[in-house]
Amino acid sequence: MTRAMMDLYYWPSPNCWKVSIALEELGLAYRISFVNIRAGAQAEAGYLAINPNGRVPALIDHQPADGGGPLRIFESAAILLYLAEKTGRLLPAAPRGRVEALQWLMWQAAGFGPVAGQVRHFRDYSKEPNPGATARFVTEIERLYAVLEHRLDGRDFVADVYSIADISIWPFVLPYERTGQSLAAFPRVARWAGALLERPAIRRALALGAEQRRGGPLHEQVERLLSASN
Ligand SMILES: N[C@@H](CCC(=O)N[C@@H](CS)C(=O)NCC(=O)O)C(=O)O
Repeated sequence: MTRAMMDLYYWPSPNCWKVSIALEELGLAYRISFVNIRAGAQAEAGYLAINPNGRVPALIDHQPADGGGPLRIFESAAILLYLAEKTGRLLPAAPRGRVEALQWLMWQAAGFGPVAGQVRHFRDYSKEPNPGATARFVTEIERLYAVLEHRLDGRDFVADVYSIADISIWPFVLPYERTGQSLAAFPRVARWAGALLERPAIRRALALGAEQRRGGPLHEQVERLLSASN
């Protein structure tokens, strides 16, 4: 049996979808190891040796370009960048196009993703109501949606071409209902998100691990999206 080129440490969730979408788009051979974050597997010593940050995703490349031993990568944006550089795809090579994509990749990693996480924490998970924190993060996610809406005026992709910037942002628009947005207020974001959902690689990535997804917060929404389109 030939060994998969990559091991993806995964649980069906937005940060992991970034990487599974990229792997599917790039047609790279990978094998999934499920890290059950509902059971705390992300904090176990064996996994921390792969991702010292104790979160999913992580990736091991068994065939790195330097010909050395297996290469471990954590942080989803770093993984996206690594895959784009390894393959020469999903990231423009010319400096201007590359900057366009990289700045939006960082915008997601430093702003849109973490703020969406805080909104969900204070709206859905926090045991103590904290209206001040909730209001702050809800205001900020609304602002970030408006920034994305403005950016998508007259363009099909966040950067000049489909890139790891779209791939990093899209899975964080998917749970818009859970962060309290109505996409009716952001029609360009809705159009862009709907168009990307037609990509076979995105559909394949979302379908992975449906059994593990069941019972989780995004299961029904993902199933609805997959059955509504096509
Ligand atoms: N900045 C990290 C964030 C990773 C992250 O928060 N992943 C979530 C799943 S989407 C997770 O591992 N949650 C488990 C936990 O919070 O313990 C990345 O982009 O890889």
